[in-house]
Amino acid sequence: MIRQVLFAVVAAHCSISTGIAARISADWWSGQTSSLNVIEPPSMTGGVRLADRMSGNVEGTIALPSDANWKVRFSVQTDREFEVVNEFVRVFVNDELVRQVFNAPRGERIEWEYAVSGDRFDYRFDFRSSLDVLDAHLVVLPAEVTCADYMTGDADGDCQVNVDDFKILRSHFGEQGTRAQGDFTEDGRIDLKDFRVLKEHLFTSEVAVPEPATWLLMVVTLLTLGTFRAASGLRA
Ligand SMILES: [Ca+2]
Ligand SMILES: [Ca+2]
Repeated sequence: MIRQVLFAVVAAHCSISTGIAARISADWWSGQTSSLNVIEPPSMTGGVRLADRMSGNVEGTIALPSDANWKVRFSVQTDREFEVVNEFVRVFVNDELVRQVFNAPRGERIEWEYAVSGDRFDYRFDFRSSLDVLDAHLVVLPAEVTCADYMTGDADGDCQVNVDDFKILRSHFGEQGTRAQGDFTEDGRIDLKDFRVLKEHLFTSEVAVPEPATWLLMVVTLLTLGTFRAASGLRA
C-alpha cells in the first residue's frame, strides 16, 4: 500500500515535470569570445567551420558546473563528400595543441576524448585551407562533456549529485534501466533501493539550490520512502 502511495506521488509530479537535465554540451559557437572567418554551419547548431576563406579561427571558454575532472569528447566531420583533401583544423585546449585533423573525402567522423580539470576550459580552433572557393569544410561539432570520476548517484554525469539526478530517477521509476536512468544499485531496475542510494549521496558535491516545488517534492518523496522503509523493515 505504501509503495503504491509513493509511486502515486512520484507519478503525479512526473506529469508536471519540466524536463530532464542532459549531459553537458560544449557549444563552441555560443561559447566563443572571438572569431575570424568562422561560421556556425546551418543545421549543425553549436558547431563551427571555416567560411569560404583560406584561414580562420575561433576561441572561447566552456563553463562547467563544478570544479572536477572531466572528459571532453570531440567530434570533427567534413560537411559533404569531395575528392581533394584541402583543409585541416588544429584543436587547442587551454593553449595546448591536442589534435590536428584533415578533412577526408569519405567524410567520416573523427572522435576522441581529452581530459580537463577545473570548472572551465578554454578552446581555440585554427582552420587552414588550400582553396578559398566553396568546397567541403571541416566542422568541429559540439563536444559532449562528462564527469571523469564516477560519483554514486550522478545519473547525468555532471559531477554533482543533486535534484537533476533525482528527476531522472523519478522519471524512470519502476522501469528497467542503467545508471544513466537512475539505477545506482546496478541491478538493472530503478526502484526504492535507488532512491535510498541517492538520498545517501545527495549534495555530497557542490550544492545547487533546487526550485522550491521540486525541493518540496523531494522532501515528500524521501519522507514517504522513510515511512515505507520503516514499515517494510528495509535498512539504510
Ligand atoms: Ca548529476
Ligand atoms: Ca537499481
